[in-house]
Amino acid sequence: MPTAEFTPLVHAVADIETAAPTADTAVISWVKGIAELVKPEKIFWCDGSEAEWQLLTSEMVAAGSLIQLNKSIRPNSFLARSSADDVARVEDRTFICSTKEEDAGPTNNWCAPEEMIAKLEPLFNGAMQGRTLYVIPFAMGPVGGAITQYGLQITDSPYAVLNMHIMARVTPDVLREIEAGKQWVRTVHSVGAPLAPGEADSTWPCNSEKYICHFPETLEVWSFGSGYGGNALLSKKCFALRIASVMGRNEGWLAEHMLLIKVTNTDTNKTYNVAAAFPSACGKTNLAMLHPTIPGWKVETLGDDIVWLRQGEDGRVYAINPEHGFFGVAPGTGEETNPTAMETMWGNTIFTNVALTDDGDVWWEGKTAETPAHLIDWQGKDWTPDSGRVAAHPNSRFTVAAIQAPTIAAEYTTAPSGVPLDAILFGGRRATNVPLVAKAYDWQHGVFIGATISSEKTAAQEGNVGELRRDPFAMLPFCGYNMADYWSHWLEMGAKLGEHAPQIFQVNWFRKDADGRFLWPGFGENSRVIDWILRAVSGEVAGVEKANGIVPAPGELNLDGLEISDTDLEQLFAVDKDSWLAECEMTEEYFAQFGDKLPAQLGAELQNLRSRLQTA
Ligand code: GTP
Ligand code: SPV
Ligand code: MN
Repeated sequence: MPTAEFTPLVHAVADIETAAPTADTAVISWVKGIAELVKPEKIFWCDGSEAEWQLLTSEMVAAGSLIQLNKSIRPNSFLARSSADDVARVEDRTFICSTKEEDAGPTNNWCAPEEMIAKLEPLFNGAMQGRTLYVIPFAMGPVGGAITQYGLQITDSPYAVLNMHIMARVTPDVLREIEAGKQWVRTVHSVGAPLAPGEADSTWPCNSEKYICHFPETLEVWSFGSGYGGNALLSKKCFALRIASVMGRNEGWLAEHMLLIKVTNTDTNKTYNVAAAFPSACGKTNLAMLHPTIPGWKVETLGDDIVWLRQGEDGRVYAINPEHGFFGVAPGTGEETNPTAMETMWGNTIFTNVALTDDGDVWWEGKTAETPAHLIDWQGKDWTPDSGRVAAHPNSRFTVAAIQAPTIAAEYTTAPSGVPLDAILFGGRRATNVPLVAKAYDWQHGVFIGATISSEKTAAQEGNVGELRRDPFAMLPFCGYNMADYWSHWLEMGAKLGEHAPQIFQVNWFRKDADGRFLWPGFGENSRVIDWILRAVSGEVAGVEKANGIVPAPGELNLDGLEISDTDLEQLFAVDKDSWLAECEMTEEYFAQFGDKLPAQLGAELQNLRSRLQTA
């Protein structure tokens, strides 16, 4: 490997004016100011190159903070093990620091900017002592694209740098865009673990005190104490959702927690683009890589987590995936459930908190039908099937470039300004009540469906798994402003789009019977639902009107070759009047917290639902 010839751009803090790879005074004074505060040993300007990857991975392997996997099984791939108290996003430590509290709204933790700055200053003061300060220039979307945005991340975590290489477009071209006057987002990250001279580093430095702070008015993110996922890869949830949602409100577009697929009817060659919002760990990556089990459809991947939407000149909505890679949930991902993901991570992949096999590969629950007899678990301990604990952490993840997906759509690279959107799906993890699929009566009803999503909590956030919570638009932890204002923004978008507005559907793959068994086989079989949705979009099927929306009429859902009993099918679509009315009651209470900000249209939709239930 040509590591030896690569000389990274590294310099002392004092040399920034002469050594920085840009003359942009805003960039230089920003990096300089932060360096003076955090006091690193040196500054390292990242360029996203292969050589930089080689250098940082070999340094981390030498330091014991990455394990190189067996090169003949999984080339250029690595395993990282986090600290046991740093395994997921920390929602109770995540803050929106808008000047006015009402701009953050009741669903966010709010803190006044000056108050938060006063808390952060002492924490960041000297936070990078003994460490390298990396500056990562990154683009969200293809450089030059109509929907693309730019950012810089400062971090003291080489693990974050390597993940950013995969998750965002890291390139010095971003500095050229900034020099040319493009808007950019300033993000700062520290694991919060300064090193005294001669002090040995831990393999996963972090701090028990954590702060993930967003300043939407100045387009800044400050993250302290965690090295994991959305807490540390600031391009992702912090920028592309929390900050971008505010940019979108101000500039008339949308930043959403959605996957994006291109679906082709192989009989007619007609293509459709579909976006879907599901809460964390509720099936976005899986649907993004769907393998249809029924003939007539081809599904290609455009994105698995974040979508930015903008109205195009022709009046339609155009969508891009601003990211460059997937940070996917490992457990449950296997040849049976998601062969595409398995193929995607053939190499060049970072795994975090999965188990290590005796031959130097990775394993997690659900990867193979057979469980290995011996593993090293995610915490580095010996593990056997009778250990009585999981081998991989439930929120263990793989980080891999999107272009490695065999299903990646050509438009991922050929359509830098997005694809026109035909349908939007809202879903969640609901054991009861919510049917397999329903079409919204119209945009306003669709916004009501999105606003009232509830879902059982998963391992993607700290807290109690399984607890039911409201997660409007799957954006509860990611909306950077008042949720009610966000709903108004969606309603305004609908009014602007008029007849061009995509149709909205609700889906639920997770309904269970009384014994806790999934009623629907899910995964590839979800193609049957996509088939009905797209035939509804093209007007081939009409469905039947139910209280909750328009559901497939008998015979419309393609069940060829599927073994499903009539009772299961009936239960999948059952709308129990009493439990729905009880749910309306809870929705009313939920809406009440937004006071005057709640758009009147959503109150009206709640009344419409109640009267449809009463007359059903
Ligand atoms: P984030 O990356 O956290 O935003 O998650 P995600 O929405 O991309 O979820 P992902 O596709 O990774 O799925 C999370 C879990 O749900 C995995 O364990 C999957 O195996 C499981 N899952 C996904 N689709 C289905 C489905 O159709 N049915 C069932 N029963 N489980 C599913
Ligand atoms: C999610 O929790 O929705 C994720 C993982 O996609 S993280 O990047 O940690 O937010
Ligand atoms: Mn996500």
